[in-house]
Amino acid sequence: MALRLVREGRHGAEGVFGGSYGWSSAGRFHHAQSQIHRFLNIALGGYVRSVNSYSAGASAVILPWILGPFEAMSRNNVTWSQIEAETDVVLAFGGMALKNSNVASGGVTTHIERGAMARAAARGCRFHLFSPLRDDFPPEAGAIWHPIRPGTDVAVMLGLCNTMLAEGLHDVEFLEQYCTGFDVFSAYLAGGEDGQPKTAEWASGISGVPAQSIVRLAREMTAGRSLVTVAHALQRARFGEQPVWAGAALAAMAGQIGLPGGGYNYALGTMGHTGRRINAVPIPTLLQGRNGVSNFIPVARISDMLLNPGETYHYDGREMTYPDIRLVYWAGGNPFHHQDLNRLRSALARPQTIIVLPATMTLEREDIGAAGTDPRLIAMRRLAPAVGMSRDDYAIFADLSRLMGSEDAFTEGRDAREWLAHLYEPTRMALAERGWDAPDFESFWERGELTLPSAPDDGGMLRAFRQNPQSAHLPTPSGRIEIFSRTIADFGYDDCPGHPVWLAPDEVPNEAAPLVLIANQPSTRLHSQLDFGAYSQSSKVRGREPARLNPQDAAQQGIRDGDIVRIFNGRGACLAGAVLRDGVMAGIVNLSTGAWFDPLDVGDGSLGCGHGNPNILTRDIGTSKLAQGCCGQVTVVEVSRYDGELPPVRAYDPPSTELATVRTA
Ligand SMILES: Nc1nc2c(c(=O)[nH]1)N[C@H]1C(S)=C(S)[C@@H](COP(=O)(O)OP(=O)(O)OC[C@H]3O[C@@H](n4cnc5c(=O)[nH]c(N)nc54)[C@H](O)[C@@H]3O)O[C@H]1N2
Ligand SMILES: Nc1nc2c(c(=O)[nH]1)N[C@H]1C(S)=C(S)[C@@H](COP(=O)(O)OP(=O)(O)OC[C@H]3O[C@@H](n4cnc5c(=O)[nH]c(N)nc54)[C@H](O)[C@@H]3O)O[C@H]1N2
Ligand SMILES: [Mo]
Repeated sequence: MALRLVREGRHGAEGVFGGSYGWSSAGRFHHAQSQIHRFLNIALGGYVRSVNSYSAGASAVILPWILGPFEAMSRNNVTWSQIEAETDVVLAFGGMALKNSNVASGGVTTHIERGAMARAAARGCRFHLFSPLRDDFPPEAGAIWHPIRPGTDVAVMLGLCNTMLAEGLHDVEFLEQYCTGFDVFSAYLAGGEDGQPKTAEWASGISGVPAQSIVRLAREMTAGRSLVTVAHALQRARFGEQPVWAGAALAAMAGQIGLPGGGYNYALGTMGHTGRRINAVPIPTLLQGRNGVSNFIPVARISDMLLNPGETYHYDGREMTYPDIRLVYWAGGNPFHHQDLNRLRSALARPQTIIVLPATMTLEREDIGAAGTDPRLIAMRRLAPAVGMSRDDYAIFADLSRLMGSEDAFTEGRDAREWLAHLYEPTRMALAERGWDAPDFESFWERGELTLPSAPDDGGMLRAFRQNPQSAHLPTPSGRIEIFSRTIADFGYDDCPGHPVWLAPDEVPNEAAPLVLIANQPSTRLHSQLDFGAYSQSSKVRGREPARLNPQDAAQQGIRDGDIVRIFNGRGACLAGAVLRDGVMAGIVNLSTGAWFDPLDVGDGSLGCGHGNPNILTRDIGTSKLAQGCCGQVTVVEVSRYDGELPPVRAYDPPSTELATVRTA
């Protein structure tokens, strides 16, 4: 009804936000994002969409200007087998935690990272971990831990670059042949722009990493095969474009981009998609149809959009206008993963209608599991019946399509099983064309899985560029690696100028909020999924999300292991359970994302969370005018012991299933 009113009303599809974001479903058919987009395109002719991701909001926008597309730089680049065989030194900014690489959208059927790190280390490869948390590498890597203040990696990278320049260690030939703009960057390193040479001592003062370590590392990384990686985490923060760009500039100066096991692989080790070979055949994919609405938002600007219809903002060289959203259709994501939940609450009060329906999950239906970087196609069988009133997203959208008069176009006359067979067909045909085992759908379904061939481990776009800089030039404006970008400089953004720069954080620990909160990905679940399950629950402290603290910081506040703590700042407050660890750098509190939001009235009209969702504390601001990515990774907070009465955690209580009377016209 609401959908029909919107379609026929003044605002039309331009007033519908269908850009709901989220990681639901490993299966490729019941993938909620594909289903909702397909439905809105067919039934309404389109919707206001969201672009990019919470994962890689800044890097997805800057990488194409300076190197190449995000996918090519993160996924089809250096592999774990190359690291095992070739790499002498890995500089991992933000680490390569196994908790992260255990996960991949669409699924991962073999975990290869631990073994590869162990074998590389046994051969003599040295892993250097730059992180506030020691467990961002598994013990098998034997990593050398360089505790670093969050948000200061760019200073260390510039210190490394400056040392190379001062000691003549940089690869002049590589910089001349494959890069553009090194002259501008080297002047900046030497202090030409701001009078401050970016020396190792300077970097040390900012980051807390000793100057000798920086100097030693600059020599080490130019003496053998070296690889620079930058975790997503670093760019999920203000000025997050800078570590992505400075990491690339650092690797360019070492001159090894495009060599086996060397150079720059953005985000290697932060998901199970990286460091692997790409499949040689396409995986099943549901087509989403054509979106007739041109307006969109960078995904993390949802509150800004709802609060500021008609206002303009900058994005990637364009001036954009926020649409006037009347209806939000949300499917397949957890909105409480957005930053600053008090602000989100005001924003969600703006639209006239918000649609969220109870949907089944992966285990309650049949699907095909597949990822472009995993060599197994999986027949996902139904393991349990649907619970309560929940239905498959496909069934929901098929029924809505009938009411909207577009059922045939949406279903194409197929039931769910027939869709699986239909989506399987392009994969089968591609296999058959190459002479590979290509069973028909029924045989595949019976067997339960199918092996897909992988493309060669060829280093992708960067290797090809190194071998043939003219014919295989990069898809950047100059065709080369852009250490200075004329395009970005001409955008004129103060928060993302034309080459990598150190921009001092605009939110720093202070008297009211002396600690830095690291709100990273959880080790016991995928975001918020299965938070009620035994594994996630086993990590909770008296039912609250664990907050890891350094014992020194805890002692100052009289906090003991197992105490309940209150974590707060000017935006909100939450309860959590203290876990004391010396692998957490002093000055840091680590509260991962994904504890189900448990609203708690904190008396002043604002909400708190009794369970430990860090987004009650995080900042809802874009990374820069360039990418407008999400800044959920870090903020500043205070922590105190909580001795008050403990409210029950009610986040898992099922909602009331009483149906409001629905009148259909
Ligand atoms: N503070 C902070 N915030 C962050 C981050 C951070 O590091 N710090 N990380 C960000 C990142 S990188 C990401 S990717 C996001 C993750 O944010 P989300 O992807 O939104 O998080 P999930 O918990 O995976 O949410 C998936 C939701 O889909 C529902 N679901 C599962 N299967 C189905 C289905 O078949 N149909 C439907 N309709 N629903 C289904 C689940 O119940 C769950 O609510 O969080 C971001 N937020
Ligand atoms: N188990 C599990 N694995 C996951 C996910 C999950 O929810 N659970 N989510 C998946 C998704 S959607 C994504 S996008 C990826 C995310 O990949 P990332 O964003 O890279 O993962 P995080 O765990 O948020 O952060 C990695 C580490 O970076 C460190 N770090 C934070 N800030 C800084 C900094 O300023 N400097 C330095 N040097 N280090 C810093 C933190 O110690 C943190 O543990 O993970 C994927 N893997
Ligand atoms: Mo993500």
